[in-house]
Amino acid sequence: ASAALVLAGCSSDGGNAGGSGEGSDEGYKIAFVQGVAGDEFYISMECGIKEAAEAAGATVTVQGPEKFDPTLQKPLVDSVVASKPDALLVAPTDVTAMAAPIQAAADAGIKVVLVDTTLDDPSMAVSQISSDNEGGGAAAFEAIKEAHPDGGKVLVVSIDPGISTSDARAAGFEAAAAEDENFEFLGIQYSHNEPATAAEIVTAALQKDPDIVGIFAANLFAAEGTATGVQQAGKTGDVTIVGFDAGPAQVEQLRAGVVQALVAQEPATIGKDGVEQAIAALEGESTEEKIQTGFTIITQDNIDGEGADAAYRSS
Ligand code: T6T
Repeated sequence: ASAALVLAGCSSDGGNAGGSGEGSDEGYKIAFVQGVAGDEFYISMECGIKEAAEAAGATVTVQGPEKFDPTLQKPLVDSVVASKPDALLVAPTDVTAMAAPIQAAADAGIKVVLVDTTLDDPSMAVSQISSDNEGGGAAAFEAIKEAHPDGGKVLVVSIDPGISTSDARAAGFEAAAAEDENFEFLGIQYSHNEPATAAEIVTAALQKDPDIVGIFAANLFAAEGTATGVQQAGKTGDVTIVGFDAGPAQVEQLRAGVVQALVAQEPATIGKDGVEQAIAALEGESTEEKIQTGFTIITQDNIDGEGADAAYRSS
């Protein structure tokens, strides 16, 4: 049954909403530009987008850069703008570098909805939808504190600076850690969304500070590499790992006791809300400037319980 619990994979195939919609005058054309292709988080979001689009008679195209990198995402946004969709749902890979291409979309009359990540100045967007990333970071610290009530050294492994989501998660974690003097915050290190780099960071950090008690991995790929690094150091279970996101591998690692807690987002809901906001804007209806979606902390204690189940199902 665990197959039903994971992030990726649509519960239904979302109809043929992924089709090009070419030649059809009916229904809105929605373009979704992911933060990175092949990421289970964005695949789940795509499911939510396609389901909502199908319900509204809209068609969806989906593209994502090979890496979580604005220099690769910008040309995709440029080509989407040239294809003149009615709406663009986009997860900007950088808070400033993606501003100009997304502004160009809005200037071309395309309704822009920022999904997951946002920009420093999101004023061109009709709506922004994201998790409570700061709250998720604070909750990650609480999970480490629960396992190590006497405190100790804690580290954050993130993606790159300038990403709204992971920056907010790290900030939420750091602020919560600062409130407990028994914890020493060792800082944030950046893995560039490469699990191998995250593993190297963790290996080096554990060599320098073998008494680290907890590591917060601020997204799926950071968590994957962090788990590898801790395993290779032979410190599984001694170092508490809390990872953002709950992909299939993360769920397995939680069950295996390699990772102690996951912050599960609701990507399908973010996608569904994104489509609804885009369509409201296209219909001339009012939109919500900012929508915050929930998260669930999943541990071995609740992984098979209702809360976790609901979180997975909505993913
Ligand atoms: O954690 C998600 C997403 O929220 C973040 O903005 C980037 O990384 C993920 O896509 C997971 O890989």
